[in-house]
Amino acid sequence: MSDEDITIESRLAEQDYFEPPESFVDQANAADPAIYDRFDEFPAGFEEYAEMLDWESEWDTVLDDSNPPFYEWFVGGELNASHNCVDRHLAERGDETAILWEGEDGETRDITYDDLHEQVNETAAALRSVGVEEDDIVTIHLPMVPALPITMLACARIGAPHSVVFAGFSANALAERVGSAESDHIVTIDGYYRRGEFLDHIEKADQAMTETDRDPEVLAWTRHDEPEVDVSDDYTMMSALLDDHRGETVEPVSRDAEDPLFLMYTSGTTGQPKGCQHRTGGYLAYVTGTSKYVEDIKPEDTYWCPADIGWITGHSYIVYGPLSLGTTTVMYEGAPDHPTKSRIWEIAESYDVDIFHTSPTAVRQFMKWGEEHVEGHDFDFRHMTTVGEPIQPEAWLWYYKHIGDESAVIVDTWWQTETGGHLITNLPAIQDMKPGSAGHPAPGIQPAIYDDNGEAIPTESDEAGNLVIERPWPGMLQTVYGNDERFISEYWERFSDTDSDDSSDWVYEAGDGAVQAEDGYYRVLGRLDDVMNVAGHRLGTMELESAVAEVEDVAEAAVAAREDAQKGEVPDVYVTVREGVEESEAVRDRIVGAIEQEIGKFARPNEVIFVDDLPKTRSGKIMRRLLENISNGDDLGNTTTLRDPSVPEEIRDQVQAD
Ligand code: 6R9
Repeated sequence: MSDEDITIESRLAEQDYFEPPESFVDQANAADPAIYDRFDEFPAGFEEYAEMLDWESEWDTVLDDSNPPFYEWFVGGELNASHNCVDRHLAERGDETAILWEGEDGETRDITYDDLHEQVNETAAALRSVGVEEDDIVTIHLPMVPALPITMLACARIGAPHSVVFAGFSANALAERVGSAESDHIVTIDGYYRRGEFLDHIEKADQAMTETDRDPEVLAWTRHDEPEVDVSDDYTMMSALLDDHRGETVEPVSRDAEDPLFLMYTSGTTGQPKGCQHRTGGYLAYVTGTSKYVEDIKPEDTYWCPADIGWITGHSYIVYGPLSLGTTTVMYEGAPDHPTKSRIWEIAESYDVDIFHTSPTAVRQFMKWGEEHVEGHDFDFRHMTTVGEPIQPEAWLWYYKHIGDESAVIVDTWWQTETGGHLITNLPAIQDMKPGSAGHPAPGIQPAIYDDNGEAIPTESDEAGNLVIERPWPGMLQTVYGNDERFISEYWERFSDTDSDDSSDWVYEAGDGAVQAEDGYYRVLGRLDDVMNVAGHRLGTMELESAVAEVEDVAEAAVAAREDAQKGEVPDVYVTVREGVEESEAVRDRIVGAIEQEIGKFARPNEVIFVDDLPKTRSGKIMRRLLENISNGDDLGNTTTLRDPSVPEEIRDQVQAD
């Protein structure tokens, strides 16, 4: 270990803070703490975000809260999201790059704002020509190709809300969402590249068409000039449609601020997927403002979030936020390890990326592959983000050191599909970084932590409870599509006085556990079902996993609660080891020892189970609930949302055989 390592590691052990470099602070979009005072003028503070947009007519009321929880933002205002993400940049930045796309096969496209304008207009004309009208919901089932943001923006231009279904979702999931959204149009593509293979994607639409009782029109893009796989004669080829509309322009439709911009179905680990409905004005204002202040995006930056646009992160922080600010956003089609585990860093280097936005799962993956794949690549991030899960301090540190070269700031952003944009996150020039903690509420956001009886836990008490948001914000979902009752029952009922018309009696339940430390930093523990109670001690699976991750041999770990007659619950630890490490008693002892040392003997795992892989959703979240089912000998239940449904079965067989 070098001296340098010792310094950083010991700072981490003390839960130290990491200061943003002065060079970052000097250029940051938000460096003055007075921003928090401005946004504490509630709700007027949020006008600052709305003022970042072009409006056709100004709003007359910032917030109408007379019918909670059906809040209305920027009431009376009219705008168009495609105008804001494209047209308004043309005069100054028309020949600057909007989207830098790299295909997995090495093909690249540099799409300027002028190009984007042309393609969005032609696509909007094409959609109209097949009968898509304002307020029709268009279901988009596209992978990471330029056609995806282009179709989204074309929908926005004609006022047709889109419902993007992540390309990895099955035909079944697609059919279910088409039905739920009562969609008459599906936009898809013949196929795309993944790990060197051309995947037939249109077969999912084919199968979905046999599963839905609706009769939607299918519009098919092609990855190359000509289709690579069979495309049904019943489908409409986008290439032919676009040829009919070359050079056409479509006036952006004036949308009421409250008109829906899109639906995003959440991953649906239980029950029917929920169609989170997002409004045009409040959503676009919120993602534009947070892209500017949290992501620190400037028009001249090259910004890269290698998430998939099929998730909320991609909607808010690949497409709408970055393009609204007129920056360059990078898109990559394929797998991060194809053809080598250096692919991400090669792209970062070749496009000279300034801002990089990824997930803890990806960081752990990079860590597992080893820093040798990063070394020798000449990129220089000024700013990095994590989102989607709590990040263990060890992974944070690795990211900080090996990706950020100890000179980039990191923001750990807590938010959800439902919240539209970041709700708990530091503003990186204002607060110091604290590994493992999302940090402070975003400007204007009022979180709190409630006990199970709905009593507020004192602030800064280090006591875990239910994370709630006590005041509305512009990025929040409007409702669950077609199901206002479910909107209330899922998010509001538990902690609100639902008979009241007074907005202050309504509280949004996030479904996550959190603690606020004495220093005011929030640490989100994960979904509440991931928090266990071991012999009366509240234990975050994250705390255990973080302890296990300290063991050098460990690549990834997930903790599942096993029911225990004595202690209520005890943790089982599922572990994958790093490449080249033998699964052995010695490793097992180190894991148990680390937990005892980091947390205490009461947290001793019931079992340490070595596995080849952990069950993950397609967006990369570890499905602890499945491991809990395995630990408790229960049925696996629904595994259709998994990236690889065979993983939990293999683990179950292994556990049963042991
Ligand atoms: C944006 C996104 C939301 C759930 C959320 C929470 C977890 C997200 C987090 C985080 C700890 C963070 N989550 N960000 N947990 N720290 N910085 O991921 O949306 O897919 O809807 O997931 O993800 O559990 O409730 P979504």
